[in-house]
Amino acid sequence: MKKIWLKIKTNWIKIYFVVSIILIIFIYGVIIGQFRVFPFKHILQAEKAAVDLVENFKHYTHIKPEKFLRPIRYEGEGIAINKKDPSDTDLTFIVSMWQDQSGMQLINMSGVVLHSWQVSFNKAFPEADHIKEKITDWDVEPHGAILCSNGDVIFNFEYKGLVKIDQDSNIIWQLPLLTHHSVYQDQDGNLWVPGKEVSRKQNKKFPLLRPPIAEEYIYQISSNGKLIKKISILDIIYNSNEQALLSADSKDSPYKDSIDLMHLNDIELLPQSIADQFPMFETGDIMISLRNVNLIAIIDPRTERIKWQQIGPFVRAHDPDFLPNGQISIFNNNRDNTSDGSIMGGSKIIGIRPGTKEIYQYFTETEESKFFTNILGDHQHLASGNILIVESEGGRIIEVNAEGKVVWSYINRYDQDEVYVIYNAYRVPVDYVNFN
Ligand SMILES: [Ca+2]
Repeated sequence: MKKIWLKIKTNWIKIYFVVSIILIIFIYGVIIGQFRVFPFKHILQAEKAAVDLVENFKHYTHIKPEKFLRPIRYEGEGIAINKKDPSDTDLTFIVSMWQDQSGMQLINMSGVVLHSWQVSFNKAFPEADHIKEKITDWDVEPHGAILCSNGDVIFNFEYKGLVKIDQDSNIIWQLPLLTHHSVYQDQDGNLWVPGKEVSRKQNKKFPLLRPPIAEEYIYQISSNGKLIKKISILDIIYNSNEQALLSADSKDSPYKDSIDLMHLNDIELLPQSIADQFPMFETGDIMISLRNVNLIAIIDPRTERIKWQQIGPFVRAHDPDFLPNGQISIFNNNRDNTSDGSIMGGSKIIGIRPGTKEIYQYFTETEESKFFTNILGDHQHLASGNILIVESEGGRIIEVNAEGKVVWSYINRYDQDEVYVIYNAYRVPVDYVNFN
């Protein structure tokens, strides 16, 4: 005891110093947590990254593509239901993952794979200077794709770039911009794709937004992959005097998080062929979907202003389409963050007539035609009146008739417990593609 006391006496300055440092660290820790000062954000990010690493350990070690998988909800594998008339020979173009490789498939009604494409981010962007981090092919998914009549495919690597590949999956061109979600081709062959650009500087035009600011854009891109024009979503909002939208999704301070303000997730132009059905709009008007504020809007490309808009009755929607009957059809996710949509009743396909704002339910929902996906989702109204629905997180595509009967379904199964997420799917006529 005496010895210890002697040691303390002779080293009291050192001990005092160490205790003071510990106390300062402790107090600063309390301040970081309480007032969220530096390095609170970094600690939070590190914690998130650590949780992600633990939860998706197999994904990061390339044992199993966990981030592309969801628990299985439905019986069957491949074509699970086929009550189609054999006269319907249309093909289904699907964007998903097979054998742990992202890509596309073209299948017939019986599920026979007639053609497939494999996509690799690192093959398309070997340098990848446009993104900061080094990523593997399992860190990015293809989202939004169109199939050309010669077998070429144009698609996004989500928030990582637009790519055109040929029928043998060779790269034709790539555009190193942060494109995402959807690809729409207009009558002249130009592409319309959502884009994002992150700025670390304060933007004088938008003083209320704190950097980093992710500006969202409508990109017009030529058929050979060159950016022609971009329209800023923020400009559209300010031009239309709709700044209220910027705080519509906030939890507390409206301008704290400027990184995913609106979440632009679809762009489509009103084609001339059906423009007569939309007397309020003109050929070439641009329809956009802003998921985070539950908004579908029609933009006049000349004034870059909103000419029509509607918020709800859809929640976190995707894929609005102009229909030949003068309605806008919407994939209403009805997101409720459950695994089965049990709180909000599941996802719906609804229609809106812009003039009257009347809402339509497109098919009588039955137990078998219920579907749900919190995120993603895609749909197509078929000439028969049936609807093709992509239940992305269910790993399932269904074709539903007006009575709510599922006449065809496809399940992209991984194993007995899980399915691959399906990003997009649509039908094309059997003679649409001419492969060499
Ligand atoms: Ca659409």
